[in-house]
Amino acid sequence: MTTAHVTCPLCEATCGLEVTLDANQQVTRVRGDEQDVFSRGYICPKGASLGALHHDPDRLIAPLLKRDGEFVEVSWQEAYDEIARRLPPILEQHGRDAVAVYAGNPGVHNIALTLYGRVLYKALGTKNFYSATSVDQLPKHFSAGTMFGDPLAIPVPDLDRTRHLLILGANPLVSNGSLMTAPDIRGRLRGIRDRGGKIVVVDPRRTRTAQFADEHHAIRPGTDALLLFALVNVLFAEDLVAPGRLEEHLDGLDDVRELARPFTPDAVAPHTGIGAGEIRRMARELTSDNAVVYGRIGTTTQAFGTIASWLVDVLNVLTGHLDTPGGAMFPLAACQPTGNRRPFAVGRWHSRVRGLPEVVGELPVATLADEIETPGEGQVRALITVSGNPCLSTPNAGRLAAALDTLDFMISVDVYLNETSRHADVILPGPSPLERPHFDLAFYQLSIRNVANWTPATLPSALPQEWETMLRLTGIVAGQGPEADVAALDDFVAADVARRAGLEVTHDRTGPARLVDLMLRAGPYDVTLADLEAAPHGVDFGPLKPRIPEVLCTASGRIELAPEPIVADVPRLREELAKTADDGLVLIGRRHLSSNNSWMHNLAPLVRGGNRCTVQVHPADATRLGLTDGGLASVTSRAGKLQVPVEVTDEVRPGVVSIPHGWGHDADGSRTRVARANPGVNSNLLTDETFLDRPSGTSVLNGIPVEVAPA
Ligand SMILES: Nc1nc2c(c(=O)[nH]1)N[C@H]1C(S)=C(S)[C@@H](COP(=O)(O)OP(=O)(O)OC[C@H]3O[C@@H](n4cnc5c(=O)[nH]c(N)nc54)[C@H](O)[C@@H]3O)O[C@H]1N2
Ligand SMILES: Nc1nc2c(c(=O)[nH]1)N[C@H]1C(S)=C(S)[C@@H](COP(=O)(O)OP(=O)(O)OC[C@H]3O[C@@H](n4cnc5c(=O)[nH]c(N)nc54)[C@H](O)[C@@H]3O)O[C@H]1N2
Ligand code: SF4
Ligand SMILES: [Mo]
Repeated sequence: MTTAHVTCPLCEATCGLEVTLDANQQVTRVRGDEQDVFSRGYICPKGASLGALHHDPDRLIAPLLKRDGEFVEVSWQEAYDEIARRLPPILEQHGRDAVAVYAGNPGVHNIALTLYGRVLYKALGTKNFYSATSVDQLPKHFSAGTMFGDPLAIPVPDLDRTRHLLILGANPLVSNGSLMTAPDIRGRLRGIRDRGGKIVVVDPRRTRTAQFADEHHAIRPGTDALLLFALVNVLFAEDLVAPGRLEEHLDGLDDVRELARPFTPDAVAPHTGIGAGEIRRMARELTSDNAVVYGRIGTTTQAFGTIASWLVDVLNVLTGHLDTPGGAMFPLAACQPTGNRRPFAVGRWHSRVRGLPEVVGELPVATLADEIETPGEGQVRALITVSGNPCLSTPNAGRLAAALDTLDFMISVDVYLNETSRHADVILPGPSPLERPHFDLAFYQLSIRNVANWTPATLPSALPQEWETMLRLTGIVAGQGPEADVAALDDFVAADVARRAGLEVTHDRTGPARLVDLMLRAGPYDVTLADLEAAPHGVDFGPLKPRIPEVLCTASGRIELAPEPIVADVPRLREELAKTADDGLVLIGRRHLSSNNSWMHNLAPLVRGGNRCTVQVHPADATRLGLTDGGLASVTSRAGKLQVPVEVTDEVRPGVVSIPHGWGHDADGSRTRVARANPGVNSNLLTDETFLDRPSGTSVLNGIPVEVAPA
């Protein structure tokens, strides 16, 4: 028996786990690490399934090559020879933009893909870079970039010290928190209550978090920006604006006052479904000590995602709760991005077909199908997916899936043969989470305490590490062929990181370990990787500290409270106010504790308990529409149509139906046998690729007009 202490790489909570293995290297137990400095023994069902993931017989253990429509296992040499034969001619004949990339969510939980993926994408030099960000948090990068000058400067709720938490569009008791790294959310929310504080949830569904909260407002989907503006309006109208210490760092306060003027509680109430009196009270309560507003995916993947993301931080500023303990604070991670920080810019290029602006170096994935289907110079002819499953996770997935079959060439770097990788010509798998080192480079930037924890690989891997895979692909797109010297490329990458950090490059390590070591040495704490290696339960650098003005990177050096690119979208919101409140049926999503977007449904422990992929319908709507609990409904939107079992429940508000995303595992040719037994339906057949948050191009995944009828 051996015991290893690892940080769970499956979600943003970064829990410390204790993994026990027997003499045959079989995982016999996974439990929470009581000594972890941050998670203190917390674990969820996904973390407990790390062994099941590691031992999943469907997980790929060799590259797959499509020959005559069938996948066959091949050697790495054969896989790279095929790529070297087919990819460079496309680049030569059609240019760099002819090859697109889609980078999915697990890549952000994987240091090899985070640090070396960017090397590949840079070498590729394509404007057609897409990622899960544009079906997720991109509006928050947009608001942080325009307000604070740095799209990564996202303030997080200081959960352990706050006394009043207003949550919009998040269900952290199920998701375990997002843009808020905080293991054991339930314990921390209980802490708010124990301090005599209060939790208020705004969500069209009575989620677990809403049930736990002191107050729940079942808002009409897509109307958060109206509600938030009304809260701002009340603060000004009742003379409650008090930014305190921040006052001297602010630009645009008067503009915000003017912008908020039409959005009175009475004007927004019919749209949001929340009474004007309630809105006034909610606003007043935000002025109490240690109050904070937090918005998540329900506020970003909607028609006014950027405005809503902006107003969340505006409210924290107006109430004096930005950058103060118990409010919304900026973490200071041990590894900081190296190099000169430049003020944020958007629209440096535009998508070819729909003219959508680039934001943080990417284009909206909602337009990837357009770029593949539309002939002309710059047409996408090849695609590399890296840890992404866009055929289940992006809007109008049916159209995208069909478009993928028209590509000249496709590579998937993925651990499964699934709904997306089945379209590829070559699939390159990577090691399991236990076979690679782990460090939460991204999520420590969003952590409610400043912590760091390095996890060495628990087991040796029979597969190449994914940083080597990224460098091999880099070699091919850089014209060095399949035999490029990976070690030399790695030295080159490390030298670049060292140079930007103002350090001498080191030679005692390779791969991500060396880069993390360099970034730690350049970071704000006096630590090296060796120090973290000596602390298997993590190192705690303490609670968050105020960072304004040092964190600001705007051209003015101040907080831009009314940034022009966001203000420009406010007239679109005013038009909503002028319309009569809409009461048609709309679709929202939902997450379950035992899921992880689309890719963990192949693990038996996580799919026990039957089909969770139902359409939830309020009893009043069910009666009106003739739907019965357990019956089958047909759900239709502009983009598509599907049939799904009905669950009648007053968890959802009237006028709203909910289907979870990430299901629909019955595609021909995928190899996920457990998932196939309980496939569910793909809710992104219904979401609409033409329906976007305008400034950021983020897909609207909540608030999709649908018709529902008995099937
Ligand atoms: N309707 C609707 N759609 C949504 C959402 C929603 O709320 N509603 N949520 C959106 C959000 S927030 C996100 S982040 C996206 C997620 O969208 P994606 O990132 O596209 O999808 P995932 O389901 O995370 O798929 C991850 C893929 O990575 C593979 N993978 C897992 N681990 C590894 C690894 O270590 N290495 C490699 N190479 N591959 C690996 C899996 O097999 C899978 O194919 O979905 C979005 N889609
Ligand atoms: N168990 C589990 N955990 C996960 C994931 C998973 O798939 N399963 N995915 C991970 C990923 S990639 C992410 S990004 C995070 C997401 O983390 P969260 O944002 O906490 O995730 P959700 O549970 O989707 O919560 C969004 C909530 O918004 C609500 N909502 C929908 N439309 C609206 C609206 O218009 N207004 C308001 N106010 N609310 C609305 C939904 O009902 C839902 O309860 O979760 C991560 N953690
Ligand atoms: S909450 Fe997230 S990090 Fe913690 S065990 Fe579960 S999946 Fe892993
Ligand atoms: Mo996400």
